[in-house]
Amino acid sequence: DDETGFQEVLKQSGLHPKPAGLVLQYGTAGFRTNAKKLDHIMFRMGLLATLRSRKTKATIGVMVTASHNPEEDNGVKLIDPMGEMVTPTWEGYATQLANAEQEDLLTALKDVIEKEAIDMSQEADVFVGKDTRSSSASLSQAVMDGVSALGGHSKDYGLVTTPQLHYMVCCQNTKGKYGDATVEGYYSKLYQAFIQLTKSVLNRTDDQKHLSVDGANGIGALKVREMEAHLKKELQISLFNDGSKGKLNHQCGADFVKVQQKPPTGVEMNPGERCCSFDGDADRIVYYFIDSEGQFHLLDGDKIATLISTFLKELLTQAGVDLKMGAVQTAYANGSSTRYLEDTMQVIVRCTKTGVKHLHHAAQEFDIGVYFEANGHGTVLFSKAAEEIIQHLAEDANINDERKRAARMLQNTINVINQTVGDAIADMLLIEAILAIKGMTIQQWDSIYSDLPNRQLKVKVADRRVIDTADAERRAVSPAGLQDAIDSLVKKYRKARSFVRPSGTEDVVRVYAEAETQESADDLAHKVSLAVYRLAGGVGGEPKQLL
Ligand code: NG1
Ligand code: ZN
Repeated sequence: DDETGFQEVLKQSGLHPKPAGLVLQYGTAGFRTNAKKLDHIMFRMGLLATLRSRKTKATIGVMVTASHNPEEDNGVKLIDPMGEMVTPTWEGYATQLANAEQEDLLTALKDVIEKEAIDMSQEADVFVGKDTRSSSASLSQAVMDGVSALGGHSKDYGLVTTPQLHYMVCCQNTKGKYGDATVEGYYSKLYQAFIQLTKSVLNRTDDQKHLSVDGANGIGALKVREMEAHLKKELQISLFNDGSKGKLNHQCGADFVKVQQKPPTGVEMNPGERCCSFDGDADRIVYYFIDSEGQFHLLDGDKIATLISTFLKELLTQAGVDLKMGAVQTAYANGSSTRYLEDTMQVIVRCTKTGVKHLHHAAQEFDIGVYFEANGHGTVLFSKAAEEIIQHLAEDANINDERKRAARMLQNTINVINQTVGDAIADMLLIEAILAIKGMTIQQWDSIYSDLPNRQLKVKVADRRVIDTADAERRAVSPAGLQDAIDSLVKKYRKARSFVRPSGTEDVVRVYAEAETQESADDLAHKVSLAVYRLAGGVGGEPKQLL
């Protein structure tokens, strides 16, 4: 009965004790901190996932990863039945459970059971996955201990990318409609769609089929290797930072390349060659190349969103279907990309708070919603109705060849993309297919619009929660005087924009600035950092001028 069950929880939780006084929040992407502080969190997330499974009568996912953070960190995110991020109320429960002192754990657990009226006799199923961090093995075991302590069943997928686990959860809960809930099923769905998309492109040279991939020394590298065999030379990958020697995310990976605006170490780059970087759990991707003068060019999430939106819009026109397409960005989107999407492409653009769940939610408002964070996390969502219209058209015997070809391409786009979450591997295949179909080089893609020079900085403060924001994080409403200070600084530069927000994954305040020149963007970012430091309780030395 229930009480015996709870005795087991009590006993097991003693093996995963919480350090007294430690307080952690379920942030932008779950819990994330130094791996040494996470054992009790993992056990408790196993408990919570089991309750969530009973509540939804569906399989829930738990992914052990700290994405782009350093190797020493780890983290955990919960995945809801359709493969989406867990709902906000349950994020709250996660925080409550995580922070209950050892002796209060049962009370906190029973509180959730009561509030959600959970039937404890219901079956519970939890899928567990992990990244390549050295701490991930024991931490994912702690998750499974939590699941079994509450009488749930766990299935261990072992080493998988974050998007692969999202895919598994969705496949399982749709009874195979989304695909087979196996790694093999994932590869076969994606590569078949990719081969279908590219098969009509004639005379692709080996140069055009070649792509250099920076695996960030993480799970993405392992999975690209596994996938490669399926691609039948239609995509020829040179894999760098495959984890055989380098350290995870160290001087490499999508976050490094995006924030530092420079190439990763360990990748051989020749002028004009396409390169891309994954992050530590392969849910982000950015592209880049060096030109003949040795200049580095970054094609980030905004450029990816533009490329995909252009492609889809053309296909919709060719197929002769009227579906409402929109793009979703955050405040970090480069101003040039927003202008291009709205003014030139006539696409509706929405801006949400940082964090995939916000973008995902906003994208669901459209028939076709393209969402990308500037850092390269993103995907495309198709409404059920849109999918049906497209499928119907692709099978319609009475339409001309041009319309049919476009409808089939839309169908294969639906199959290649991972609609559950941003997915570096799926996004890479779609981008490669689009470039092949359009016969476009990376330079041509890059020249669709020019990014405004920009700079991202971090400021350490005593308590980053003193900063409150509004208007999709574009304005700071507290502390008093900060927004006024930012406004008067921004006025001094041409085409300038700047905002600040507390990070949800690191103990810092993030500062973003863009302006007409790199000097101005750097200068503005520095001055805004000083304002944050002075008005929001900066700690350590004053932010220094960038060199
Ligand atoms: P925070 O630390 O809240 O800025 C970062 C990214 C998010 C998101 C999460 C999860 C930036 C500026 N922020 O969040 O976009 O990807 O990590 O990985 O890139
Ligand atoms: Zn990630």
